[in-house]
Amino acid sequence: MSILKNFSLEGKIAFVTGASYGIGFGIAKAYAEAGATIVFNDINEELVDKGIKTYEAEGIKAFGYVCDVTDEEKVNETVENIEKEIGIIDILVNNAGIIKRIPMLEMKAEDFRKVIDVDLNAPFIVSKAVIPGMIKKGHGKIINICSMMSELGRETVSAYAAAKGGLKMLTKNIASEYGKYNIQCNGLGPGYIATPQTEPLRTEGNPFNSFIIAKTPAARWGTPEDLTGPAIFLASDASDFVNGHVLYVDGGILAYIGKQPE
Ligand code: NAP
Ligand code: GCO
Repeated sequence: MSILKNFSLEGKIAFVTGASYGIGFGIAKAYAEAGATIVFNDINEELVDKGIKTYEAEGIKAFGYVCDVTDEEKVNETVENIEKEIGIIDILVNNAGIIKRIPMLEMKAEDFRKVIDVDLNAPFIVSKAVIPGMIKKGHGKIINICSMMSELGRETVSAYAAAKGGLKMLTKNIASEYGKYNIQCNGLGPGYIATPQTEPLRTEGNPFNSFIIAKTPAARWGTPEDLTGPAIFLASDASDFVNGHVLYVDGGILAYIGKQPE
């Protein structure tokens, strides 16, 4: 029993960005089950209220804040309010993210910047706001949601791959700079997961759908629930000497060279 206590999140405050639905919601729900108080954000009041109701339907009292993670001033104000109203954050999950699937030669620099802004600059901005509280508290866990595109490229996702590759290195750098304060910063790298973000890829008859299933040794798309055990591990005392690591939860994609031709 005592070893299982290392995996408990009892008494911890977890801030999961962009967690009204999808992977963020799945992780936050599991954190609540493991004992944590859940804080999340979304970009407007209506979406936050909707998110709160979704948590309520699962029997979870979550605290929602209106905040665009790319707006540094708003992020600083939100983290200050969370610390005042709920307490110092123990666990930060930089989950909010977007993708734009556009061939590089057709992509406007403005679109490229937008993806970098949400997927890379925002984890920097939010971590920067949260780390001082963690230093004061004497511990902290930061989990950056990376991707297969932290390691691999493919057609149309140049901005996303650049951002997620950068996020892997931001993870290692935060670990390097703040490990001495008992802060662990790790990445969680999902494979291809069934969420609204990947919905356009999973439509009936879309060859990308069967391509992903063939490329995944587990032979299926992942679900947000597949990520919850690893996400709890990285947020809990059980991972206190794991720092700067990216834990890929991909059904084996990165291990696999691909199916040999028939
Ligand atoms: P999703 O279903 O599209 O959800 C993304 C969330 O991010 C939404 O709640 C969205 O809020 C929020 N968000 C976007 N921009 C924001 C901003 N500027 N400020 C605040 N919140 C913002 O995506 P997902 O599939 O759950 O992905 C979650 C994370 O995992 C992302 O970082 C994604 O890149 C990563 N990931 C996904 C997969 C996959 O296969 N699905 C695999 C690897 C990594 P709104 O309500 O405003 O839309
Ligand atoms: C794509 C996908 C992704 C995944 C994910 C893989 O178009 O290739 O949307 O990049 O969502 O990040 O790990």
